[in-house]
Amino acid sequence: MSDPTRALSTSFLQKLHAIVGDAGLVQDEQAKAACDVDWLKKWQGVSSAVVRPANTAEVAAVMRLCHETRTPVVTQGGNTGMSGGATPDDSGAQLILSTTRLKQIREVDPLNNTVTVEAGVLLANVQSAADDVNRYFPLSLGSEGSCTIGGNLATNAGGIAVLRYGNTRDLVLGIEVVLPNGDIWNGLRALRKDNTGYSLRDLFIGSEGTLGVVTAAVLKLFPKPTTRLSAWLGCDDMDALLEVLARMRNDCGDRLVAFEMLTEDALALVLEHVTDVRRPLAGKHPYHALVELADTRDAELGSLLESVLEKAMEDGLVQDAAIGANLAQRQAFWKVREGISQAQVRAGKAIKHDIALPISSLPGFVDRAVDAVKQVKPDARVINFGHMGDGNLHFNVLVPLDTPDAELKSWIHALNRVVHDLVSASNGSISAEHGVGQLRRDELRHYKSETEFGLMMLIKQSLDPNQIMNPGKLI
Ligand code: FAD
Ligand code: 2HG
Ligand code: ZN
Repeated sequence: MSDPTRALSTSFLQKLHAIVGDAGLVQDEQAKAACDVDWLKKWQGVSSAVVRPANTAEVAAVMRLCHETRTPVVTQGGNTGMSGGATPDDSGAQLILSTTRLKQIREVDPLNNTVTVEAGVLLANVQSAADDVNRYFPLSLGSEGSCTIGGNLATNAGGIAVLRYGNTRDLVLGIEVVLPNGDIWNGLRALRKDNTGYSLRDLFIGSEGTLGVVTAAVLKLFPKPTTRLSAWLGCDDMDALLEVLARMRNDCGDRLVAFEMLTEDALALVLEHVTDVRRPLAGKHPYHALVELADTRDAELGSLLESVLEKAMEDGLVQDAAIGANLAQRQAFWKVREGISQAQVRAGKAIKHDIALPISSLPGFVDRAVDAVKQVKPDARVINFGHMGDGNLHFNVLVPLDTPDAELKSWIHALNRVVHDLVSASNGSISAEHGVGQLRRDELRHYKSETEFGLMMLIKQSLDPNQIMNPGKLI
């Protein structure tokens, strides 16, 4: 609970106020409440205050003050993270630094195919800014209307188009960061080639607010696809899906943008808990895939997709398929896919496993992992879905909402361990795209080698020797 002895002093608050003014300081309990809890309502913290600097210079001044006073800082963007990284602890001592007022689009350069944006710009607004100049920014997540580009960089977010365009890291050319002592590093280089030493940019991408505050970034833009097609496939098993994926990659090349998988259980959950969705195919299938093709020319995407699917059906790999040719049909498919997170929140308590494996290992892993989960919790409901095209599954386990926390505690550790041991045995990752935050902090230590973890500690200690950046997260 909040410890008043650790609350911010009046003089600190006065100094903070002098930097950011009335609009930049939130102390009112009600206004602060939304920032003290995460999107999943899984982590509840108590911050000392929320500070909302309006520009990089204000962020730097705030950080200088926090450095001098050793005040712990939790940077928060859209607060949509899934690992509790943006939620303060419950000491009442941590200051939330919200980036929501850093929302300038500083420059759009269509000839260099770049856009320079501040950290608090919503992902959807970056996409629109690109669209306005007939370009495309491909990062795409279910939370794109609420998450910020700073949060995307800090978590190295993945999403649905990684298969074609890569993770956030692959979409960033330069960044601007305020360091824990308040210094500003301006690394806003809009270059595709730059071999002038260590890639500091990459150190901050994925660092989840533990090394500094990202204040701006130069992002890559791409040619805008003019034609898009989606298809919903029903299959009997993961092996069949894997073969379809391999064929589509070969036959469609870079036109294959997304290959998302969901099980019948995941689909049923959405149909039960989300409004205005309907079953995309007439019948039930153990496995479903939502695939998307796109091209910058009005190429014959339709005939390409039809021929791949016809052959896959002839060969018994796909049992049924529907092509979403117009926008409404495509949106209906994606609404089902993007509804899974919300459906889980409504249906129960989800124990999430955001994992990555070599794509070829996925079917074997799923069989073993389902068995292992049932050994620990025979009545558990496995909600398995994810970005199969890049090897990232959300292998979640759902239990009823009224499951007491004490009961959960008695087996959750064993459950995570069996799943993550199997991931580790395939040389996989226990956090593919959501980051480590507070959710996976202990497990990170367990699964990283001493050498790798030691290197990470060295970096943390040299950049943040006073441990004020997001303490209790990641490392
Ligand atoms: P926050 O939640 O505010 O913060 C996340 C972390 O980044 C915290 O550790 C925070 O301290 C740090 N941080 C935030 N801003 C900065 C900054 N400027 N400088 C330094 N550190 C910072 N994620 C995926 O990868 N793929 C998905 O497909 C996906 N789908 C989602 C769907 C839904 C419905 C929801 C709710 C979430 C989804 N997410 C997904 C998770 C989430 O949206 C991403 O992790 C996103 O990148 C977080 O951005 P944010 O602005 O909300 O960050
Ligand atoms: C997605 O792919 C997100 O929809 C959220 O990464 C996953 O809810 C989840 O576990
Ligand atoms: Zn995901």
